Amino acid sequence: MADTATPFVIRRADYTPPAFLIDTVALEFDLVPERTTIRNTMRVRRNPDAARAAHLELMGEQLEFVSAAIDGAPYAAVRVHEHGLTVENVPDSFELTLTGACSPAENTTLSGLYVSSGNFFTQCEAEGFRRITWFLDRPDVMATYTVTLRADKADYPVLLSNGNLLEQGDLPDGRHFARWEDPFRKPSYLFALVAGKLVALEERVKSGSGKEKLLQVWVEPHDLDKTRHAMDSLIHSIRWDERRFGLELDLDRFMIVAVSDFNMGAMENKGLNIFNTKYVLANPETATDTDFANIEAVVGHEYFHNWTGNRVTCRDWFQLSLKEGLTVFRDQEFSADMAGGVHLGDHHAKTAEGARATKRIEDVRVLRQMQFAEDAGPMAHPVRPESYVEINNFYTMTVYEKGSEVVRMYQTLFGRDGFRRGMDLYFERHDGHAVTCDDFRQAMADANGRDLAQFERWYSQAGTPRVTVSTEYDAAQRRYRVTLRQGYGDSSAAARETQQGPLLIPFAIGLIGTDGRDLPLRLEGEKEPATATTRVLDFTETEQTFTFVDVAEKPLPSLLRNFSAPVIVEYDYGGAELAFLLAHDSDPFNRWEAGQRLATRELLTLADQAASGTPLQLDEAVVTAFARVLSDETLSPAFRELALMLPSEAYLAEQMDESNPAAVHRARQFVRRRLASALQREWLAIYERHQTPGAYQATPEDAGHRGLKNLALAYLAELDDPRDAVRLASEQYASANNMTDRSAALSALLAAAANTGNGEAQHALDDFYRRFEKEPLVIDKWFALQATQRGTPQRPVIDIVRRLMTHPAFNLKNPNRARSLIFSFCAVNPAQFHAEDGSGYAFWAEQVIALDALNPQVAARLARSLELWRRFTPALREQMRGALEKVAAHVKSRDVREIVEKALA
Ligand code: B3K
Ligand code: ZN
Repeated sequence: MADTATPFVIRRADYTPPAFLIDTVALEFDLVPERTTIRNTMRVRRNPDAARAAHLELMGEQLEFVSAAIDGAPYAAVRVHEHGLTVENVPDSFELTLTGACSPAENTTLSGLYVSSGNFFTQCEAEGFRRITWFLDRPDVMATYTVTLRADKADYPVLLSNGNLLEQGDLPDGRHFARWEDPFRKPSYLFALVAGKLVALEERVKSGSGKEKLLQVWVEPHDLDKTRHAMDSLIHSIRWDERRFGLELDLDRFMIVAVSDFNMGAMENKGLNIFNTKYVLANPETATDTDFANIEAVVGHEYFHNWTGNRVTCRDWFQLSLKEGLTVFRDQEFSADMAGGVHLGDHHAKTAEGARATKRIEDVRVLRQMQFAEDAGPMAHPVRPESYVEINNFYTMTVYEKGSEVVRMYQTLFGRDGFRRGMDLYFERHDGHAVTCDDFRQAMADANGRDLAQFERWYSQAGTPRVTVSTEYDAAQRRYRVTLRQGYGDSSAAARETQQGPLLIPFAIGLIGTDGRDLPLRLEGEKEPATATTRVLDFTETEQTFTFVDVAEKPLPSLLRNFSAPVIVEYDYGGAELAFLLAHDSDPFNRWEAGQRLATRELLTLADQAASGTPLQLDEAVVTAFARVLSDETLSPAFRELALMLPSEAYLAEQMDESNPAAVHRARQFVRRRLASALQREWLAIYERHQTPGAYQATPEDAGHRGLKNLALAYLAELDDPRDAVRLASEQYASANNMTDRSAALSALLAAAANTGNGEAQHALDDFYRRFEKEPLVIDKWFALQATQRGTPQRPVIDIVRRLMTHPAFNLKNPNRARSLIFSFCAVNPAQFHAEDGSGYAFWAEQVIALDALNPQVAARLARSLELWRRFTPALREQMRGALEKVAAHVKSRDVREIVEKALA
């Protein structure tokens, strides 16, 4: 199949077991950047559980064939083709040796074996192994691997692969070798090698059962001072998985390697995790609080994959959420526990609960902003997709984040202990195997004695469910009836096509009295009121009524507490009711949620006014409600920061009947300015009160203070007269001892400059560049801050971005750099990107086409920023269609074509 032909669709329903199995693999690499040769010796046998095939079909891409042998003798009946190779008429069991070559130095796709900063790295998930050697490159073929690496010793002093180091030594001509063995069977996507000039931070720890483990974080020599946090995160991850799930590290050695050219966040290769430098390197001068938290989360995520993904892996790529949804859930729980101080043995239950809630809010924010949007567009798919053209396009918010919500629902249904029983049974049954989402669900069902057949719909139905709530209070009978209805609204075609019936929705609810306290809950037919004031309703029908009895007064319902299911809740709250919930709900998530509903409603009204040219008018009750939260000292700073953060422009635009980014921007700016001026004194007080003097600490408490303080600074920068903000920000910029404060100050200066055109912003930008010229991750921030700034009619951001594209530090081949400038502009600055003149779309099309030739995976991600085009105002819509058509006419990769063709279909 030529790459320009109609893309080939792979379907879940077509799964068949492999005709052959591979038990052992011995790989020998002669590493040379221009031409690396790979000798691959496999023990192959016919699969007793599959239909008999005469020929062995192996996948291979971009490989040069050298030779083939069976049981040591040259074998001629081999046909090499564009997608692999056929070994004809093979025996039932044999040893196959294939020798081939590839060119890592020319590999800009960053899939397979490639060179970054002069060192060798691999990325095999999902289908990169076939770019290294011919193989049954599918996750249900599991083998044990022995790997020999040979390379020039001066250029590549460090040679790493999965598992344990067996031996190493010198070879003639200044070369050397290392031999590694991974004792665990694994699918090919978990293979990895690294070779180059690297150094490691090392630590030895004892695992739960007392075995000594060697932990290493490998980086380029100048980055060794930024590895401590990653190492600490790894140690915390190991401890946490032992404590929470009884899962121990199974290798003697665990390595993390950082690389600056990487398509995504990190990769869980067995024993040899390879990470984007962004998720490893941190010290106070270079990394923000968010970076510190992200590193902890990603280190945890990849480490947790060792059990959920590696020991038990996916039968096929449609099951991706089996490992990703589950592992995201695990990393979210890990971060929540860490924020709550669990690792310190801290038992301040209230603080811990608050910290967990903050983490939950952040996660739900991402889900609603990104996954709900995905579900409403042409890429909508179930958590377990039914088909794909390019699997790399399905590492999505749905598979990851909605997948995690689906896993979380088991825990909501069965409690932590029940969930743990399900996990234990899952490992007992499936350790060492490649399995399906159904197998996981069955383990949860069997361990908890509940039929979960209906729950499968969470895996097979696309779209975001809507739950419509109506309530009725009968004062005479003291009864409160809550009626829930579920459906999908008028959602996308994918959602309509996949509907099979109602979902099992764990719907958490509380009832609040007029004094702001939770009422006791007793459902009709129950003898005693429940002790807990939150009930998880088993909502399984299209429509269902739950009757609470002994309800002394008309309550206010607190719905879907802690976001107990990934759904949209529709209930007709009054403005005063939302303000009341914001002030009183005992569920911190719903307190935040009430504020978001209040703000969203107001902002959407204002956006409509802005769209129709009516003067904007803000409901002062909204200001009062937020003022109350801001000055409520019983609330943690982190919570207040989240509560005072308005919904994003992208999220708001998505809620409009016709997305109008300019109107949303005007409305949101209007509210920000109103909140800035109405609460000016409070913001200043907050700014002073939440300073964190002394040495920088990346603790959640300090981060919370900094976050709220910097939010205050950002609001002050919105004032018509931002002189205070400019003074404070300039001082903060100059005296900061950490990146959180320095970058927040710079961002405030940029915002104030958009209002008044002060020169401090440019001065600080230049200083920032000079100071951090040698820190690529910080220079990424420098690009991103400029790409996401507000811009003015005189100085549209597209002009700034185009100028930065020619900056000597810009490099399209480096994904982090491309993301920092291009993605930041196209995906994070909607008001500027969606400029009426179409200049943003023209830029987008150019960049997608340019990236497509270098790195299809990164190009396909960028391509997605126009997928919701049909939802926009007619004028924008037509220009977006034009840009999409242009891309469709020019791109070559399967990756980008799948995206743009689905968007245009
Ligand atoms: N499993 C990898 C993602 C691989 C993406 C391939 N396009 C990282 C992770 O989810 O942990
Ligand atoms: Zn993952």
